[in-house]
Amino acid sequence: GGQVVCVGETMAALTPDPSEPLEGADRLRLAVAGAESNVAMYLADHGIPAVWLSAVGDDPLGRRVLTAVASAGVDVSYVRTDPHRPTGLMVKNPGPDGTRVHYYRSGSAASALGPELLDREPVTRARMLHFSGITPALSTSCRALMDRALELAAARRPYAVSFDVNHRAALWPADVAAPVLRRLANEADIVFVGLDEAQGLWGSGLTAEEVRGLLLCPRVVVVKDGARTATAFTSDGATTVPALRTRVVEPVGAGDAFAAGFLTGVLRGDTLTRALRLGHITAASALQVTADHGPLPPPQETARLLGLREEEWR
Ligand code: KDG
Repeated sequence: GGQVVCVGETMAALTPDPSEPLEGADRLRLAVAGAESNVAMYLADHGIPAVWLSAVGDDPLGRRVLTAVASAGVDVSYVRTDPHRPTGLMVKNPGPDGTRVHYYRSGSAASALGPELLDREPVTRARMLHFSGITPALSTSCRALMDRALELAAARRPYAVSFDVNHRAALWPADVAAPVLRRLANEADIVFVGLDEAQGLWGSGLTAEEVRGLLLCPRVVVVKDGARTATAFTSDGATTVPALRTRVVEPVGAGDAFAAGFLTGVLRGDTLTRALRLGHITAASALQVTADHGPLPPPQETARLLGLREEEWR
């Protein structure tokens, strides 16, 4: 099978609209938020068969989540509906020092997922699995699920494991998350991490090369330096591609989009430069919308950008 299976929780998300602190807000916008389902949606946009594997509650928000992910062309047929646990919820609180996230997800349907999920369809037929560092923070069973995934990755079969470090400070503080995320990242095949994120977790002065040095096992480590560059490290060395200059409406979802673009390139057998470019092109789609998932540029525009000479890129 050629499909990518993205595993993780997706929640209903509430955001004050207009943007203001929750304490005084009257109106909330309802959307759907989940790092791994975002990746699945962008993969589907790129024509890569994508499956989202998770659980939702038997409730209206769960059905809303399922509809939103399915409408992007992602296979949601393996998502479980848990009759006993609710769909998780995330509420954003915009404030003077930026937006803080509040989670109402402990005991959610997805937090009850566990390692047995990996021993059956669609995982057994997958070409690649994609996870993020959000999942090990959700529950003991979710942590066991991640451990099992990486154990299978260490056996190097039947699929490649992609892992986006995605440290969420509202779920667990850096000192608790750091050793867990480092070990999981080191056992994956393809790793995505932000440079600032890596510095917050593993050492404030780290360079991209030093992050690679901490994670020697993965075949590919992609270190993203904010709006500036992304560098892919492999056994052949480092490949750096600057980000596209783009209008930024709202950054949430851009990391997920980047991962989907890069993985699309890898799955198509593109060069690392093209894969990184496709990451940046896809990230720009997320940066230009308030939602996590925005439309890709027309295919001919993507082809034009991919074909630019190095000095023309950007
Ligand atoms: O990745 C962007 C958001 O959708 C994501 O942060 C929401 O999955 C989410 C989480 O757990 O915070």
